[in-house]
Amino acid sequence: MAKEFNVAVVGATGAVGRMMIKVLEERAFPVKNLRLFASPRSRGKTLPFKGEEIPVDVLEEQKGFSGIDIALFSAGASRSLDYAPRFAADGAVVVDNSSAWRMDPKVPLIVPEVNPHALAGYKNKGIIANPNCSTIQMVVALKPLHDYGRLKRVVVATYQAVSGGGQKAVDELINQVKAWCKGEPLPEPRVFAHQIAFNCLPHIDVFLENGYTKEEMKMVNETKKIMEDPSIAVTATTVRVPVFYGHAEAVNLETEKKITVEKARELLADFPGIILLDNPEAKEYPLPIYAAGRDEVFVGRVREDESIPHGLNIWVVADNLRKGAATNAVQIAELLVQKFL
Ligand code: 3JN
Repeated sequence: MAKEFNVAVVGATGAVGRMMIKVLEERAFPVKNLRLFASPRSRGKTLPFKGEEIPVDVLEEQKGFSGIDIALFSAGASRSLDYAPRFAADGAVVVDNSSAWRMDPKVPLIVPEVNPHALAGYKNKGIIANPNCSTIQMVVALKPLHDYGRLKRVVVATYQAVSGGGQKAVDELINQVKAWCKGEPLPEPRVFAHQIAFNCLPHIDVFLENGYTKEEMKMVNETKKIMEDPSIAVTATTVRVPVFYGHAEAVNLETEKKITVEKARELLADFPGIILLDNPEAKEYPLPIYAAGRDEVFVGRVREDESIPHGLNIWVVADNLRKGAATNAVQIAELLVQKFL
């Protein structure tokens, strides 16, 4: 019989944790036993997996974590910093969805379609980092273009769904839209800094000293690490938009070697994990409503940047909770199992 693994999901009750459980089931990951952990707020809860209700254990009340082979973490950066090394010390390989370990030179930052060879680095600390959602979908689209024409510079603006901020953020948009439809005053924003309904907020995560947000600098730094090329110039503007699921990105890129639109379309269409959807005359291009519920990265609006000799513009859309988080983490676990465990 094929080998099976004891798997844990840490931060199981959050939007990404729940999606991790769903994706493990959908992709028939070889799970022997599934353990779920969350904070004391989730005490007594259960979550469904393969027709069973699995109890959620309180993370902070555990004495140890032995007997776990793979732990998928979606518990926030501070709990990852604290608990990922403890799971690793007890023998698990941790796949962590937070920013806690992404820029640690001893921790591989993996997108399976892009840099699978870097996975072996998990042996350093027993930890593998899952990139930020906006980074993941962008590097999937950039990789085939980089391999062919070598990227010099990337300028990206994002249009990010509220689900990136968790279920409370989704509820905040719903409640503002409901109030607006009833002609009532909108409830005060709690998750976002301003009203998100019928608005766009150029502010995701906190502001840093250089005037960028942390979300923007995650895209800059993580892209260089994953592409293994610090010389690629990257700049980002990240924007929250009133969409529930699916981040979109307008990506402008400059390459050393010219890539024609035809060649770019061919490279993108042939790359694993990408669906090229680029028929403007038929009004076909990627949309968040198409990408939601899907595991692929959708690319379209491929066109030359006519303002420079070797430039392209592309439009990239993916489900932020799936390829941007849970699916990428499970794909990392699949690769780990295939190659190492
Ligand atoms: O807002 C989004 O669309 C993505 C949010 C990601 C996020 C939110 C809070 C903390 C992260 C992340 O994955 O980078 C973190 C974090 O781990 O720092």
